[in-house]
Amino acid sequence: MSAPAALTVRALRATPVLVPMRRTLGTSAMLVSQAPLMLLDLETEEGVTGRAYLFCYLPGAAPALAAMLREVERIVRGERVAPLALAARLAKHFTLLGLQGTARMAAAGLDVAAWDALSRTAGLPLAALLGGAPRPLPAYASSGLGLGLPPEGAADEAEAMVAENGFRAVKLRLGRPDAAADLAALRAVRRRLPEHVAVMVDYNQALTVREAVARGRAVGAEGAAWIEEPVRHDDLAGCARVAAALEAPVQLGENFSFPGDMARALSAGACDLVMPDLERIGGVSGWVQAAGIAAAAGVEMSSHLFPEVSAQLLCATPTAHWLEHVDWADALLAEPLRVRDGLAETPARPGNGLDWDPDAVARHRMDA
Ligand code: SMN
Ligand code: MG
Repeated sequence: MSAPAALTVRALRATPVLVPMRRTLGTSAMLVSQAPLMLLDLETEEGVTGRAYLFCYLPGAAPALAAMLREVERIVRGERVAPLALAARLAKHFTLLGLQGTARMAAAGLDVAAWDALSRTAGLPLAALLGGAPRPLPAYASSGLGLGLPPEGAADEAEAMVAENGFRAVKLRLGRPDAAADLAALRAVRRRLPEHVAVMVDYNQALTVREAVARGRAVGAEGAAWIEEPVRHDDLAGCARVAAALEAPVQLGENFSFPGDMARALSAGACDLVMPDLERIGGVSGWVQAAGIAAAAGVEMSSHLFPEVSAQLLCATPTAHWLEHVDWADALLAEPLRVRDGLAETPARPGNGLDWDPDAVARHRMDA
């Protein structure tokens, strides 16, 4: 049977799930021990289904996101699966409400699922549909290494992750009230890992500009490979002061809202590196535009969460840097993304890499 020339949206099904994490994630903002995910199935009249998932951050946010996804479904039902046209339709629909929060997440989820449906129809991996080729990507371990751990506990966890998958980089969460305790954790992890394994640090916006300069210099001297979100993400002038004062690169991106935010951060000199998040940058369509901005500026681009789809996208990103690897969706996937020798094995099968394991989904359903 030949592939259909066009696809039409029939339905957008949303399934909320709560997946226990193998390793809890203590950040300076909150402790995350279960991953609240929203699985999306975009059904088309032609029989092709596109898939995506969203990270809800809080289980309590899932019902609001599900309601927003029903609104998105109402608006796009019967429309052609053309991601840019769908994005324009939703941007108009949400103009007065504001394309933020759950509306922004829902629109991104639709976009990711739409691109998946197109990739499957074309018989290509998403990376190839975007002009790239699937390849093994350097990935860093980010599933744990939270604030709750004592220094040697963090070192144990880092060592175990490196031993399991050969990761050549890990990310440690920092931002304790006590700077010395942060430093002790970093030193313990650094001491335990071989020199070729990089250690990034992430403050999740915990510091003032003055603290960030002092603490950033100290962790830089201990070999931190990048310093992520040291201060409030929307204080671009403050971020720029921190970036100018530090030798180690400042990393921003998980809070960029659409590619425009990345462009503004780079113009302000707010960061040295970027790492957009699939559900905040505007899905695959937003990512591709952001990748163009990063390439034009000569800035290395990594990913935030969503390793399966992000791996496909980094394979089509001219300045691709690191894939953030978290294993939270593994339990739900028919074929989880594998990491061997520190490299994520971007699959070459058609689509974006997401196929559910129906029994596992049923077991983890939030409303079951
Ligand atoms: C993060 C991700 C997901 C939940 C909490 C914190 C973190 C990261 O900022 O960069 O991985
Ligand atoms: Mg972060």
